[in-house]
Amino acid sequence: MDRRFTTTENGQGARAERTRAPSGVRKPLPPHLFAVHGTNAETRWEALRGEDYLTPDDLFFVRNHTATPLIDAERWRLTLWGDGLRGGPVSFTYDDILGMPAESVTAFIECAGNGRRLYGEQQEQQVSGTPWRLGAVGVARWRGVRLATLLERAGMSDRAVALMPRGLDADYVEAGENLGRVRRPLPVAKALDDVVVAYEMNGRPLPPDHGYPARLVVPGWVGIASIKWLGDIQVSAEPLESPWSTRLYRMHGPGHPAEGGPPLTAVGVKSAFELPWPARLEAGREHLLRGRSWSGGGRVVRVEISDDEGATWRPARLLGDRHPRGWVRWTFPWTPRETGETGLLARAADETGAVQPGRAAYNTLGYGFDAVVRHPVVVI
Ligand SMILES: Nc1nc2c(c(=O)[nH]1)N[C@H]1C(S)=C(S)[C@@H](COP(=O)(O)O)O[C@H]1N2
Ligand SMILES: [Mo]
Repeated sequence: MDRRFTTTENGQGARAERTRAPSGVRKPLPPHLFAVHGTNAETRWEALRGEDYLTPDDLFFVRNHTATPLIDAERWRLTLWGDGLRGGPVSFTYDDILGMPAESVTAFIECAGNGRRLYGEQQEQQVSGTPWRLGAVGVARWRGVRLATLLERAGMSDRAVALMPRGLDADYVEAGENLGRVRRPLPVAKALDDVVVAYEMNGRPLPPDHGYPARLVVPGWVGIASIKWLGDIQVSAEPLESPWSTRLYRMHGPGHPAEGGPPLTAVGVKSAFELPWPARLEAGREHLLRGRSWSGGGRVVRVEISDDEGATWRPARLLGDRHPRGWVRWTFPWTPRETGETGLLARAADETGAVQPGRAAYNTLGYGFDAVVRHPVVVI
């Protein structure tokens, strides 16, 4: 199905021209698939119902600090430079990179602020930032070259400790202050472990909104690590910092150090139902509930559902693929008896034993909402 031409709630085809202008996103953002927040677009979970394991490109959330740039791959270069190299700067063309040994990884990208809105809705706590519900996550099969391969070919020395990948999108200006281009330090150990410079998403060249011609994919880590429209990578013999590591993407507030907690890395354990918010379900008949759970810590091994506000839990059935840095899909047959408002809870555990808590740790910027979510349901 070509979703772009599906008729929308207001009865008009969701054409790109209608939805592109305010957000800086290139792909169509029809309202039945996305909730738009400024320059960002959140996937509606009910739109994933019936989809396979991977999030299709046209449903994948977009988080843009500014706007999607259109980059000419022919003229594009990826340059590695800095005192962590044995020699001078080294630039790679698109064809150079396509010609190197390729590697695929199935991994989620999730914004650190995914679930932020639930600090308010569920914990009565005020936080600032993009008011995502749970749709700032998607899983794709990324293909590209290992960052380790590029670092080796660029002549990284033993003295290198930190990298600074930087995007080619416009400078980010926050409250009148220019923070420069989007960039965030990446430890060399993670870079050498499993990071990919991806040029394909789900078997096709990266779409412009997701980083064409190449982006980083940093499996398991907060989305900000996965720099899109990659232009250069500083390789440094000294530790590096940027506003995305010192101010943003750290836990601030009561219970955290004055300068904030350490820069965020792996995301916690999360779950979501493939249902509208709120869901409307008929009483007296069985519904096959569907959902997905994921964790930056490793494979999800158990998912339980509660329909009595957490008093009792029953196991969901886990389906098929379980990539360690992806998610697992699950089902749960549910027959509501009484009409009225209620809630459904899903709670996952990963292979390290980490389980979703009852409450997420408050922080002023609303990162890391990993608590069990109460999905509102109206039984009719
Ligand atoms: N250059 C650049 N890279 C970026 C961003 C950006 O605005 N510019 N946003 C980051 C954030 S905060 C997230 S969550 C992910 C989102 O990736 P997606 O838009 O492909 O879903 O990209 C990251 N990489
Ligand atoms: Mo993000």
